[in-house]
Order: sequence, then structure tokens, then C-alpha cells
Amino acid sequence: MRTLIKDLKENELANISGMVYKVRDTKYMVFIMLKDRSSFIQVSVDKQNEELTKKALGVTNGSIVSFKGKMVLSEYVKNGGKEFLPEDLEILSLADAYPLDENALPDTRLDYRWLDLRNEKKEWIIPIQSAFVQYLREYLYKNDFIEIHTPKLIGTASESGSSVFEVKYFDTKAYLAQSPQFYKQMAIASGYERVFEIAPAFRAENSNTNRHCTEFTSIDLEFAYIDSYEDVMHMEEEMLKYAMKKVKDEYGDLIKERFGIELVVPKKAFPVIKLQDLYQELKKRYNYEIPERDIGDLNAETEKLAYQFAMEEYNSEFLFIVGYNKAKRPFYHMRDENDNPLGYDLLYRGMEITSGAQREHRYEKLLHNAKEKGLGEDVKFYTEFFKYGCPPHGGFAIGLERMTLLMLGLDHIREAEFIFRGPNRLHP
Ligand code: AMO
Repeated sequence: MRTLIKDLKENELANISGMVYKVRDTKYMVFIMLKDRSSFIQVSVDKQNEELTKKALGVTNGSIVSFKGKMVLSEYVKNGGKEFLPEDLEILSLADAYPLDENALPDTRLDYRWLDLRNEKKEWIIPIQSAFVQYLREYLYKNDFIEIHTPKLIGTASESGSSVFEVKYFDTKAYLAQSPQFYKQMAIASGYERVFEIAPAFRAENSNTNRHCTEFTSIDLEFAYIDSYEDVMHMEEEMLKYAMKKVKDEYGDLIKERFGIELVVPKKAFPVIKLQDLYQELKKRYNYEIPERDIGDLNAETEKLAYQFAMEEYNSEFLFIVGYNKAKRPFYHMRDENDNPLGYDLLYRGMEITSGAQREHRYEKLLHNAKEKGLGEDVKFYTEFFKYGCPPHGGFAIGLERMTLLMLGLDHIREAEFIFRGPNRLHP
């Protein structure tokens, strides 16, 4: 039976198995550093045992090895003074020499993603992401949300602003869902008052930036009986604070040590600013003027400066932006009496992580907004959801990879996705 390294008891015979990450041959001893999912330990082979020494010297980095022996405490050993004295070893899988080293180019790293993830920093990205998702779910279940699973193969495009992947579907065409937007709202019309989904979304955006994937994980929420989009913002804020605190409790020290960055759990309310006011602040403070084509929206440069502004003005890494122009927002956003959309974006550390809004649940108004955007028949299946009774509601979506990227201070989104998908990346 296998014992996990963390469960080893002093002087008790046990079998441990794991991956070798270093072999050191010295005059009297061979040291093998072994790692399992729980911890790591130094396995010390005395060269007086010739047979075992021969086997130990055949072990390479990355090999999977089982040892039978005892853990002892030794004042000479670092990392808690534990070492493992083996009687026997069995190589379960012998590893070839690695095809990449620390100087490998990003593309080579992606080719060998599973090896790159053995790096002592990168190995933590996915477990920390997993913990973040676990705590988001925990928050949502505690708050009466149910998890839904919506189709990713769909008959019409779902997020008008971005490009869609077309796939052959027998003798017709289908699309890959860009967002579960319509279906999460359909769930509200079904009578489920609070729903969420954490699932892939696909965008055919041919942009090689540090923040775009062609397939990403969208954390989507939708909930009913709201009075305003401010309720939606509040829900997001509370959810993020909850999950970030839990991640910090579990991994805060490790994040600091391995990633060299502090995970800051926001304590105050996230500041809110109107887009026009932000433009003015950026002009006044940094002499920055938004290019004409981006007016009514943000671009990467504006987001960076907005972060600087949020830190200087509010000491906040988060910033809500409201007051967008309807031309730049989807038709499903509810609008106020001046026809301005009741939606928001959330920036974290200078990058957009979320769009959210109160939705238009009134059938006639929704038809009007769709028509204004030149949408009619294409969204008929969606507008039908609002014909037979649908409560006021709203929701938002957070990109999981962007959130991971920012929490851990990674340079590129390809590191924040277990297996990256970008315009030039369909493998492995
Ligand atoms: P939006 O299109 O702004 O809104 O997307 C929401 C969030 O998803 C993430 N995201 C991406 N992450 C990585 N690569 C991409 N190509 C990519 N595109 C988007 C971002 C972004 O903020 N239906 C609305 C949400 C809603 O209103 O509920 C929507 O999809 O973090």
C-alpha cells in the first residue's frame, strides 16, 4: 500500500511513490528528491548497499519511482529534518532526458506543457486556480445558486461583439458558444432564480495578446429579482472577496514565495467611476486622451492607466466602470430613461475581467433594442424567452484565465490556462 509523504511516521516501514525531481551523487550517498501530491522528501541511499546504489544511479529526473523503507528524523536534512532510508526501490517509469530547459522559448514550453508544469513555480498555477473555483462555487451554493450546463454547440451566435467559430454539423452549420449568455437568461425564464455556470467559451479572435485565448473558461452568473445593476456589482464584489480570502488563507505565503506577488484581499467596497469621468481623470493626471475609435469603451492602455488611477485615488486594485455608450454594449443590456445601458465592466490590476449588466426583461423593449442593432430573426429564439413571464434579472461573466493571470502576476494568459488555445495553438 502507498503512503503519502506527508503521512509518513518516524521509523515505520512504508512504501512511497512519486516523481523524482533531483538526483545527487556524492562520495558516500546518492540523494534522490521525491515528490508526491502531498509533499516531498529526500531519499538517502547509502553506497554501502551496492545493489541499491546501482538502481538509484539509474534513476533520472522525472522518473516515477517507488521506495520501500523508513522515514527518520535527521538534523542534517533541510526541509523539516525528514529523510527516507530505503531498503528497496522500483522504477515504475524511467524518464528520458528533458527536451527543454529553463532557457526554452514559450512555444517549446507549450509543446511540452506537461513538462513545463513540473517547474516549481508553474506547478502551482493550476492547483491555485482550482482552489479559486472551489471557493467561488462554495460562495454560490451558500447563496442559493444552482449550477447549470448549457450547450456549447449552438445554432446562432451568442455574443454579437466577437467572432464566432463555425463548425460543420452533419449537413448544416453550428457555432461554438461564445458565452452562455442566452441560456443563462433562459434559465431565469424557466423559473430558476439563481444560476451559474463555469464552462468553456470560444472566441474566434485572431489576436495574439497576453489576455486573449480562443477558448477560455467563463464564470457566468445570472440572478433574478434585482432592483438595479448595482445589485449585480455587489454580488460580484462579495463573491470575489470571499474566494480571494480563502485562496489567500490557503496559498497566500506560497504565492508570495513562488510568484513574488502579494494576493491582496480587498477590504473596502470597490470604487465605481463613470467612463466619461475616467477619461477626464486620465487626461488631467496623465495627459492621456482616448483615441477616437475607442471612445465609449476602454482599450488596453486606458485599462493600465485606470489601474494607476485606482491605486492613487482609492488604493484599490479593482475598479468598476459604468456609464458605457449603448453603441458599444450588447442589445440585451437594460437601458435607463436616457437610453444609456445599465451595465458595467470590472477592472482588476489594469485588465478587464468582467462585463455585467441588468438585462432587458421586457419583451417589447428588448425587441426594440435588438432591432436598433440590426438583429431580428437571428435572436428571435432568445427574445421568445421573455414573452411568457420573466423576472427582472442581471448577471455577469468573469474570465477565469484572466483572473488567474492577475492574481498570480503571470506575464501571459497562456500560462493561466492548463492547455492554452490561441490563434496559433491547437496542440497539444
Ligand atoms: P464579455 O465578452 O465581456 O462578456 O466576456 C466576459 C469576460 O470573459 C473574459 N474573456 C476572455 N478571456 C480570455 N480570452 C478571451 N478571448 C476572452 N473574451 C472574454 C474576460 C471578459 O471580461 N455575456 C457577457 C457577460 C455578461 O454580461 O454576463 C460576456 O460574455 O474576462
